[in-house]
Amino acid sequence: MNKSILLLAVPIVVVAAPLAMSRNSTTPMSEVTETQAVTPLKNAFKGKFRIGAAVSTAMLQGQDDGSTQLVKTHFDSVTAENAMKPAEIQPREGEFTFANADKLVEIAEQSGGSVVGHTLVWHSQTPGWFFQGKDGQPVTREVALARLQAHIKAVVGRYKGRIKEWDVVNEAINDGPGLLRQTPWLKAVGEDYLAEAFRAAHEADPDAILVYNDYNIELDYKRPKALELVKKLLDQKVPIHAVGIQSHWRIENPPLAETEKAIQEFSALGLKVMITELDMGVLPTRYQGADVSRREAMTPEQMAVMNPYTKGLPDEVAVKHGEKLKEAFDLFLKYRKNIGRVTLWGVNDGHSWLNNFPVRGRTDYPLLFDRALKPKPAFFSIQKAAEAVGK
Ligand code: 9MR
Repeated sequence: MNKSILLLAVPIVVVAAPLAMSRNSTTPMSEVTETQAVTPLKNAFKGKFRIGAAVSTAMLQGQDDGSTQLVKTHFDSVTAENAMKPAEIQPREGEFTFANADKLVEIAEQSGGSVVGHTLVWHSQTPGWFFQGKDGQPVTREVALARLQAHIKAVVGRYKGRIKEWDVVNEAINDGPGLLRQTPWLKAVGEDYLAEAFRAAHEADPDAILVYNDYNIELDYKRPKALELVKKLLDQKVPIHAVGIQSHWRIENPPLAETEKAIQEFSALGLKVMITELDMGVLPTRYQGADVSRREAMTPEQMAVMNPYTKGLPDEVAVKHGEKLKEAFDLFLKYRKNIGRVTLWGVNDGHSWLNNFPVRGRTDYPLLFDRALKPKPAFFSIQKAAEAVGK
């Protein structure tokens, strides 16, 4: 086992802050020489909101025990990064593969945390069998709806009472004109597929918190659509309890003013707000969003500009990353009564999806732990932000 992991497994260990090592840091000496305690992050957030992390399939299969240990120590909410998506959990009709999800529940229960089920209905990572008959032709609305309901009943039903929160529908809002994204579900079932999904989840576990989850819905271009959608659902008495703002952000422009408006406006509808997939990429990007179909090819010359930190993150960028995340958490803490949880989309930088999005093969640094599983300046800055706030 890596030495740093052993250190982190001990409840209170005082280590030199990572910056103490640096020679060219722009940080004031007072901070450079400071030592900070690597106490469990979740303690600092207790009574404010749950603090969570996405757990990779590799972790669930015992291939990254260092990161798993960090999760158990620091987070009290876990989300499967991929293991519970429809393609993973029901790859063929009636064939359920629950082993990885069971493991996630076990990890949470061992460490006193809770699980978020992610995700029941999405346009991506959903097998074609949901929408096609044996003849390869599109199925009728009735058949597609029955398959959607059966999937939700089986998955939510299996974890009834143990998984208390579900991302029911993911990314249904269109980025371009019109309210809804053109998805296989919209085509197969029609606009009410969202309402039906929430109803099915509620029927399978009436006590579960049901979330609508999407990216960029804090932004001015998409927030009005998100409000329109959830208002429609509420008007129809659909059991929806929270809105998930994914928050895949970059240090250059975390959209905090728009996020504040979003928190206020969703809360005014009586909904909880969840920050569901937070990360703060440090690499240049031409695209801001999380549309998984988006890919950008680069020439080697472009790559040199767009992938500047292959040999490590300069201290001043690590510090800025920590400051930007602190600003974000200051906002979340201000609205702690409205926010149920904040989940980071991964544990250590090496495994972040942003290393391959929207450009493949880059070296990004969006999370709280570095590739050697050491806490970064951002870890300490958000811990401090939480400790500075009363319950
Ligand atoms: O982080 C996930 C990555 O490992 C997968 O390859 C990708 C596939 O679609 O999904 C990523 O997670 C997404 C999440 O489930 C929904 N919102 C956007 C996330 C980043 O793409």
